[in-house]
Amino acid sequence: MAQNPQAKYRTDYKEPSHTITDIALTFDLHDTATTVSAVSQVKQMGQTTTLTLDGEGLELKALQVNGADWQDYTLLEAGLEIRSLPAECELTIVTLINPEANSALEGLYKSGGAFCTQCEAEGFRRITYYLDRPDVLAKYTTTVIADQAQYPFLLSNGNKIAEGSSDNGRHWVKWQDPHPKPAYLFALVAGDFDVLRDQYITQSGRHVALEIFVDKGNLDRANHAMVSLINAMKWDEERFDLEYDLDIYMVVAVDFFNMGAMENKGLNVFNSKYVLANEQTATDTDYLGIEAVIGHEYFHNWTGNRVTCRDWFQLSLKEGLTVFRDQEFSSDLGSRAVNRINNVRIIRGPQFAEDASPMSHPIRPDQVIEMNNFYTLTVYEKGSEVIRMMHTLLGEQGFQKGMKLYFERHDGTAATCEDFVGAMEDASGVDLKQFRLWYSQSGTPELTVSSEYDATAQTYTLTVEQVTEPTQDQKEKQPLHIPFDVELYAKNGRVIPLQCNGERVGHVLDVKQAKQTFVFENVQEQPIPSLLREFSAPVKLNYQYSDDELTFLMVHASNEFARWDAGQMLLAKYIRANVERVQNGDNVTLPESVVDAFRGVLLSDELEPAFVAEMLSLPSHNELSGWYKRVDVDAIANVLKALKVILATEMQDEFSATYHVLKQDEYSIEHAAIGRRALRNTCLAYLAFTEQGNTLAEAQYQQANNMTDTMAAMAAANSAGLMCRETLMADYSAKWKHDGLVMDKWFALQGCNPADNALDVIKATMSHEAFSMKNPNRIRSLIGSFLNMNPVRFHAKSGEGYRFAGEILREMNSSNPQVASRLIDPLLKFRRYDEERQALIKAELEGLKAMDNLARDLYEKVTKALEQ
Ligand code: B3K
Ligand code: ZN
Repeated sequence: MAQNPQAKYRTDYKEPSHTITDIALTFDLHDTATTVSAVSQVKQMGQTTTLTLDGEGLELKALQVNGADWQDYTLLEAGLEIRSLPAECELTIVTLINPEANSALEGLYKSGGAFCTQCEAEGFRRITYYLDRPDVLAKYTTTVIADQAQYPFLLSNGNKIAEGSSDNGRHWVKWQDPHPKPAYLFALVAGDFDVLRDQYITQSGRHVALEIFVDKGNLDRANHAMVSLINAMKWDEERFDLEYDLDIYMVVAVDFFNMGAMENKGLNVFNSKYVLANEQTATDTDYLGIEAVIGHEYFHNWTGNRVTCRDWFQLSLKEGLTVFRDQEFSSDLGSRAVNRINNVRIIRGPQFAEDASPMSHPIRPDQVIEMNNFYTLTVYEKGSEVIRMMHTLLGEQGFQKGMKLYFERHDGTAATCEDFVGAMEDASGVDLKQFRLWYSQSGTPELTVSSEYDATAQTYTLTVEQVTEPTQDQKEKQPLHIPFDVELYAKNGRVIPLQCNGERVGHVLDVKQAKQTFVFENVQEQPIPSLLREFSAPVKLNYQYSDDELTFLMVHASNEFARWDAGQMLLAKYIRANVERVQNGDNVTLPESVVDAFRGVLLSDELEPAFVAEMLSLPSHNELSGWYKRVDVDAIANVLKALKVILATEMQDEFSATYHVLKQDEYSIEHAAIGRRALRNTCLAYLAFTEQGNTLAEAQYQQANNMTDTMAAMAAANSAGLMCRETLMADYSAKWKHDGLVMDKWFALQGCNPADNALDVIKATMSHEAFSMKNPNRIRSLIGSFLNMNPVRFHAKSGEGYRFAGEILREMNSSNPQVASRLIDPLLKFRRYDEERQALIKAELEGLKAMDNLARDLYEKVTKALEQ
């Protein structure tokens, strides 16, 4: 590498020297040699007459200013410097690119037979030389020219304004987007598709054409995406009073895509995983994922596109807010409790792990080498929690007033996180001064709470201490403003009203100091506290609950989330204790009273099945690992498995009865039906560890009339290592080997196969006809699940898992660094394992570091991990 990649700093932001008001693009599409002509209207903003454009991997064919060739320029390593420009001019740039050779899937590339683009964050510079930064907003006119037979559909942003054909078999379409936008929202697609069409009439009566483009033959898998889109458009009008602003909304599903989907103005490009579903090919989780991602990209039209980010450090401005919006959408349409539980699992598991890793960063990062590395759980999921805390502090009405003011002030511009908080504050009058620290401080705050009841004074005192441990990026931490939602219960289950200083107070306490005391008056008996209700802040909570208090809360807490959380805390106590027992060579045990508490949940006829399924799910290995400074992979895995066996054995009759009662003959994707399947399949997952397991799994696989049940049977067989596993896997592969997307579920099971020979099988699977190292979905399914979801085999003492990861990463460093950089995450946490494992992982990281063509994506992570 010529020079080590350099970091950019948030505080170095400078306004652009020039802006581009309009751009006319013409793409002459050919697989290996596409000509892009870009005619931009350039306006000088600052003092300099030199314009420096970004560009990567481009061949410059022509450069003109106001129609005449221009010589006063220099090609840079990653750009083009043009000097002595007039204050206003028309700049014409012609570049040549090779979409077929683009395996990084950024810029213009081929996915199967189609051309498509991905420009966020900095992919547009792989198409033409440009001011590739989000605060330069231009109006786009795009002409796409291609072979008519091969590419009958030519799409770009905005509205179609003209089309035609020439006699050499090529045709063209011209698109115009009336909304000025940054380059990262540009999109182009050319291909042959089946199209699902519908329309939406907005609340003000405008007609919007809706079009979903899928590969030929997949039309029967597009319906759920369309229903989700219509639901999203309606929900955004009802809950946020936001209406769509173009005449057409297009979604294109492609098979080769680095992430989930992309919100390009009027032309979303989607990973086919988040579009295609029917009951034979997709699980309930896939259906819910489609609803969430379709919603997410649609909601970006306002939070992201109409108001975009001033610079990439502000990414959470659009992502945190849009995740919050998609979570609310899913919660309003489905079960709020189940959605909250799943979101909290992500924060407590992988997001807390990210905070504790060498990649720790605040939701608004301060320094970045490769922007693609910052599309993280911290920016997205913790970012959404930060928005949610503001929602908690302001209430729905205050929050909506804030949103309104935010759009009044910033519509059509590129804004900052500070602009958002400012609007929330000004609209509501709530002081968010200290709250702003959530944007700049990284790490996970830890709340330690103690309580004291004074029977004579009838007071109950909660003392709350907050500490945020130093993180790799930031040593000094300050106390945060933490909305701390609490409720107190009397023994009979009654909620005790909260009263401080003679006045009724709300249940959300403002924790602002390092140590703070809250005295509640008029408390007539020793209460049971429900703390951090709804997970009102993304923090760790320590409170010495007794088993009795937790089992009480599991039944009596007034909200479902708090009941689930009490169950998780009860499990946590016994998991911790058992990990110690296993480390001391003792057996795993679980008191009868704890088993009974969960039996009570299973037998309850008041609780929704979907919620019961969540109550009965143990925390993941990843979440448990986060509890320890030094992770004992095998002890944790042993305890989790033993607890499953104990619960399965002790509750076998109840699991079995519930399993049979919940059988549904007809398939439906109604939420209630999804919930019943979820609980039934949770029962199966436990029963797999009993002597009925093999028979049940095999029978369910044979009888299943939908993919959820098929996969549940296979997953149960896989995780319990049942005899039928091989037969089921072989049958599935024979049936679906022609369909990569459906095979991904099978690849993922191979990836997290707990059997001793899992890695050999995975290596052999890489030659499966449906597998390809070029397709990110395949890589994530097989290899990603091995690295992330198969702790025991991946962390095998022999080091074979690490060596395998190293090989894959070295290969992908050149082909697709962005996907490689996602895969490497588990290796970055090497210091949490024992010395032998540390040395083995470190050797792989050192090997990567020594590569002379190490991509900046991996460079950033590897150097951070090694420098700790
Ligand atoms: N905004 C895109 C993510 C782009 C990722 C670039 N590496 C999808 C989304 O968050 O909606
Ligand atoms: Zn997003």
